[in-house]
Amino acid sequence: MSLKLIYFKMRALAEAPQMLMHCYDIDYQYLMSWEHFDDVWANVKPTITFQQLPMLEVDGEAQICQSVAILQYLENRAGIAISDPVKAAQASAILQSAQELFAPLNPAINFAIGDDFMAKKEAMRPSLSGRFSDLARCLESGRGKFFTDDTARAAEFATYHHLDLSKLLDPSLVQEFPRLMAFISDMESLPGMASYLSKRPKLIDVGTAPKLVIEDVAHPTGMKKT
Ligand SMILES: N[C@@H](CCC(=O)N[C@@H](CS)C(=O)NCC(=O)O)C(=O)O
Repeated sequence: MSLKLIYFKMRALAEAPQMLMHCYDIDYQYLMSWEHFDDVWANVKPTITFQQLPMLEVDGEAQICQSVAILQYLENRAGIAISDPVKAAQASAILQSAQELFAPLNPAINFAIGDDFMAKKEAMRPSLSGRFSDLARCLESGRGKFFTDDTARAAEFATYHHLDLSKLLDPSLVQEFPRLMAFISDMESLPGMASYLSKRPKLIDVGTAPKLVIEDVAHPTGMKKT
């Protein structure tokens, strides 16, 4: 079985799937849209089921779009899906609520610059704090390290990604939530996580001229080949 994860030059919706695959030893290939399709995004977009990426291609045939669906498929592949229907639905609610942090946080970190970045940063503070508080409460109400128990699944990887990204906006945002700080530390202790975090492309010059450093070359973030 082969897995290809197709996305762009940005640190956003392909992070949680990659963390999950690293932590559960699932082999995959990461490809930029232009590498996989050998064409510019404007031509590729109308051919994709929901006209957006990421997309996971399974065995060169099936294509799975939508980051939540990709994560849930990978949970099954990793053998960590929750069998109890109520607990599974509750974990799915947490996953979807974590993914709602995507916008405006991820686009701002990856693309916004100058005054626009500063304005977006200030505007999103209350909504980020509100959702961080909800997620902290979910963790506090459980008995394990993570939302459902002591196993990191889709909801945990998605939550970790957005919390981690928020540090590039303002590290003090998440520091206001001790339960989230403990969660971050537990996630970073998972086997496979430290090596993924140290090897992934660095995101630099956030807020001024964001770039991803891929194989020692700094590329402007975006949907174009550079
Ligand atoms: N709900 C989708 C959102 C996907 C999405 O917003 N993808 C953006 C990149 S992060 C995209 O494909 N942008 C290009 C476009 O819309 O043309 C998911 O969770 O996968």
